[in-house]
Amino acid sequence: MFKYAITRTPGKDFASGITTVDFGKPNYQLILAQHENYKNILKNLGLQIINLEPLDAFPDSYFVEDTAIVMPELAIITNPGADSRKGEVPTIRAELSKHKEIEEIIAPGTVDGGDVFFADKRFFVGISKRTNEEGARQLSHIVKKYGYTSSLITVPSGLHLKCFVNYVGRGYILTTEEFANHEALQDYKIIVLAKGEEYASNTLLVNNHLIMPEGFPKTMEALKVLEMPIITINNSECRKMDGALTCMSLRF
Ligand code: CIR
Repeated sequence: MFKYAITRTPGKDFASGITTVDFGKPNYQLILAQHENYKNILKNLGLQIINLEPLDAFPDSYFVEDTAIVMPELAIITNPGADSRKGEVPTIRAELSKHKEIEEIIAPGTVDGGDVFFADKRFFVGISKRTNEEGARQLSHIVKKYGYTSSLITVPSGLHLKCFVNYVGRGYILTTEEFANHEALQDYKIIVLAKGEEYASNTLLVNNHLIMPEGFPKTMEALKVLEMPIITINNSECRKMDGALTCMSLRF
């Protein structure tokens, strides 16, 4: 069970972060309200929220997930793949050091937390625009010391692995058709997202509850097989900035 979530309030400059999508102009008051709701949902699931102040000049810094991978045994500080995001790391390192032993991914290795998830003792690492093979190699080496295996999954387009593939608990992976037959996933039960609902792949498992973005009825129906309560959330503004639900917290 998770006890804590690190989050960060979006800064006034959040709309100048990196994005590849065009869903319209992001609204600051609205993202603040949606971020507040996100934190409240986590709080209601029993997590203590450690909310950090906005980080000036780092408009993507509320996507805290990309800066670290937090495991029961330790936290691995990443070296984010986008240059404009590397400066987000020191404040996250300072916070996580209060809770966990720390290891680090170092250059030339790059890793974004959005490319990484683990289920029990297995890690899955996306090789993407942000996470390179050297970063994945360092990560695999670190987690192996704690008894974890790692599988690499190439992400040919899009941002991160977790835009397409996520572990949703009880042996189930939620993924797009593109990854459904990937050999690394074949020990799992696979739920394939319906066409047009790919964004719902980024569904967040927290303390036996599933938190999913609003507006994906087929996915919601399919997830009922897990017999877990499902909470939906409107995260329209973070989506405009290429973000999704897992990105906005580090849970441990
Ligand atoms: C970026 O491009 O880095 C941010 N605008 C979005 C990061 C989303 N993070 C995530 O999926 N873990």
